[in-house]
Amino acid sequence: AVLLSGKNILIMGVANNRSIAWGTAQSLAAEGANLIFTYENERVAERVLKLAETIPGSIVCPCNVQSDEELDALTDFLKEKVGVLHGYFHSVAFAKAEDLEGLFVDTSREGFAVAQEISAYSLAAVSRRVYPLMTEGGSIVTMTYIGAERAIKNYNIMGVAKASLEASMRYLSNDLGTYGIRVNAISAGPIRTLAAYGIKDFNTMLKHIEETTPLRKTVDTSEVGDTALFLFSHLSRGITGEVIHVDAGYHITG
Ligand code: 0WD
Repeated sequence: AVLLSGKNILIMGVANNRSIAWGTAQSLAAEGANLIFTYENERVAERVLKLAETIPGSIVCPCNVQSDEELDALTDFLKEKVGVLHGYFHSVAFAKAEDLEGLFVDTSREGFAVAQEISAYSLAAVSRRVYPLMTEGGSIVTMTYIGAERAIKNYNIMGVAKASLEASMRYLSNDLGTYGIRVNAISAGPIRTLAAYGIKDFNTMLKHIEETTPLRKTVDTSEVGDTALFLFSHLSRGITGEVIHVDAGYHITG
């Protein structure tokens, strides 16, 4: 049997082929899911459309999570194209570069707000629109990082946004459980993606992890993708409100 055959899953956050959302798309497509991709803006449109072409049957819709109009347009698109949704993968985050170095104490009002809006509020903003489409039950999965739990050098405002994201995940799981919808987060170890370029001293961090994690390695997007596959499948039907660390064990030693 194929784990996700006949399941319609929305994937938000593909920027290029290194994106965690793209690795996850591979895992989900291999198990028969029908995928709906969104892309942020024209800057990434062509890349995302090209990538989507490699997964037969997948469809694509623009959506900047900062725009209520675009969120509503995405909802209409989903209603028209698939009707029923079974999964939503949230893999979107943003903070200003100047807020990802130096001291957290220097975070500006505007930098704080934009990081919260794009990285945390977007999970609720999309969930409130798509849960009515999850009429056969569903699974929502978001991406977080250990910087939500601990003060990690340079991660600063993004750590605060991830803490907010994780709390949002728990409140959403409590809200939506009555509809048979589960909401969970994957806390990934650092992976070299576009988003990671914004974080100072990233290479030093990767090297430290290779030397000190229980598995003595960093993780890749396929490992995150396979955990997302589990969370979207019936195999995880008893799990909601959880943060699963896919970090080669870093969180117990770090
Ligand atoms: O080490 C890592 N790479 C980790 C990433 C470790 C643990 C967690 N994560 C998280 C990130 O914080 C994020 O939530 O995983 C998620 C995916 O990140 P990624 O795959 O590492 O990064 P990337 O390929 O850049 O995808 C994130 C995308 C954006 O890319 P860019 O770099 O162009 O900002 O989020 C999207 C965008 O495509 N995005 C938006 N989408 C819609 N509306 C918006 C927006 N306003 N802003 C950013």
